[in-house]
Amino acid sequence: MVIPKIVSAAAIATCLLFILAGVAFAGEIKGVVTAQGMRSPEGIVVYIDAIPGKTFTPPTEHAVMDQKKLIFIPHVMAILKGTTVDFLNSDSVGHNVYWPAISGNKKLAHNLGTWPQGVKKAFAFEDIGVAPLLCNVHSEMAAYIFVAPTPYFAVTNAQGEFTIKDIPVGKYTLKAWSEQGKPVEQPVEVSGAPTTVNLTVHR
Ligand SMILES: [Cu+2]
Repeated sequence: MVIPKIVSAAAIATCLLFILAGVAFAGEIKGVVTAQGMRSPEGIVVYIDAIPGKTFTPPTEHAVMDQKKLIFIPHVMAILKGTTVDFLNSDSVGHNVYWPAISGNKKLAHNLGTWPQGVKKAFAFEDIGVAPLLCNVHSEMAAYIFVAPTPYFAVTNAQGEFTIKDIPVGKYTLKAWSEQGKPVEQPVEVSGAPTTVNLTVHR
């Protein structure tokens, strides 16, 4: 079949429009978090707060929290509300996982029990907030799961850097949570171009 030139030109123009629209309707926020009075700017969760009227489908893929050489890995994990976390035990000793509350709400405390090497336990986090993980076998073990209201979050690296990608264009509140520092927030506007936001967290 011969496609008239005018049709193919229109098709190309339509494709270009969709591509341009895609670029225009998603942006990214990147920046550096400075941690004042804290050991390190690593492991700080930077996230876009709840967007009124918007709900997000959690990923089918599970997040993984490991216990290895008596350490939770990673120390700070951020997930979207509803995400299932697989808790592993990579040590030859038994480990327990429990959290005494989520963001201070003791009704959301949960104990997954104690299990040996090679066994994993899964838990779906349906409540927004911070779950401080502990192991009742090893009192020095601690980690945090940050359950975010949107999929637009990142955890800072050792330099305090973060990038949040594929954010729809709009005006939001950008927040930061850290183990040691006070929470901070600031308004942010996401456009088609990358937005740079630098934050300072105080202990
Ligand atoms: Cu343990």
